[in-house]
Amino acid sequence: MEGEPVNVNEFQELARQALPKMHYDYYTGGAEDQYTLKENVEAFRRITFRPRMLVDVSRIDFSTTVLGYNISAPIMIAPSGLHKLAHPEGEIATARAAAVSNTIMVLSSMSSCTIEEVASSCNAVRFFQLYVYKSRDVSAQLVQRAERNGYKAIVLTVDVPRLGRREADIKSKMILLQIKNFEGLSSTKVDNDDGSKLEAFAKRTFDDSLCWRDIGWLRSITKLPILIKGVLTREDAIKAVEVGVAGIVVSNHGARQLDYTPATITVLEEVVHAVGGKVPVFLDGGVRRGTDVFKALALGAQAVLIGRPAIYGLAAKGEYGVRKVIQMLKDELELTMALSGCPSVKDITRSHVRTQHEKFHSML
Ligand code: HOC
Repeated sequence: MEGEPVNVNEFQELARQALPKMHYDYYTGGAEDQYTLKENVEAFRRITFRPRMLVDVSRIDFSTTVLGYNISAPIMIAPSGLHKLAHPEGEIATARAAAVSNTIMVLSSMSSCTIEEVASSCNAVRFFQLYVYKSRDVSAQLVQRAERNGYKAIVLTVDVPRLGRREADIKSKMILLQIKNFEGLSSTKVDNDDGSKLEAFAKRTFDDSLCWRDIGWLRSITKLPILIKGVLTREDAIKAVEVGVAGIVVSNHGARQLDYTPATITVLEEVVHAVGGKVPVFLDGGVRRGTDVFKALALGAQAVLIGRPAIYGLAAKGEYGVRKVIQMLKDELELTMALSGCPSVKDITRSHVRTQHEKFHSML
């Protein structure tokens, strides 16, 4: 590629060139046939625009708020594991980029820098992503460390009772390096010599008996608001509101868990309608363009989270790369808003997009 990358896909190509194959495959891979992996991106392409003309778009404001925190754009950084496999500075570089970009980073509990290191490295608003482990004590200690270190919300991932079957990781015998938050708490050593070590670790460690009543337990051990990540149906959205979550992330875990789940953008409206405005709804999965961000907002998301795009930026150019990726998406979003006749995020409505099977009549 000649010159600077001009979009997220070009950053992906730079990441591919920069990383060892095992690490690139870990980040980019999906589960089994990778149907959902492709769909997450393709489904955005099937949504087209209904732009309005002759609107004053001389000033575009895409800032927004998430749980009361003002951020520069409705684009946050999704939790993803092991950033040091992408760049030696790991999550510290990602967090600094989030701070400079004035957005929120969700730190994965599977991070390669600790909760404390990330907290002391920058003043970004940070949320902490949690898996619940067989040892409730380990889970509680992580939550308390996040709370003590100024993280502002817990993002509970609910779609990993077991790890999805990621065939690239099985083939490469993906190694389990760098999970730092567990030091002194629990061993990350796994004995199997076959297949993905991540899978073996998850099987041994993650609590696959976790269920709705356990949200009560989580609420009892923290004052932080709890977002639930991994909801794909109206049934689970309603339950999530009933158990008192502060927000829902529509997510299929970057297509890394159950293959043949629908693309997140195709179920966003179902979840938004079920929730009925009681809590904010966010989306991750497949966001590669500012146009995708606009489409998610039009279908009811308050903001999106980017996972792989941030990793591509990090792998290619460290903190600068993550900042560039966020800036590119912001620039594309700004242009989309201008060309659609939406000077602020509040002006983006359902009637600004057309989904594939929508008939003209249903828009009236
Ligand atoms: C060690 C267990 O969310 C991913 C991450 C981490 C999953 C747990 C790995 O790879 O999808």
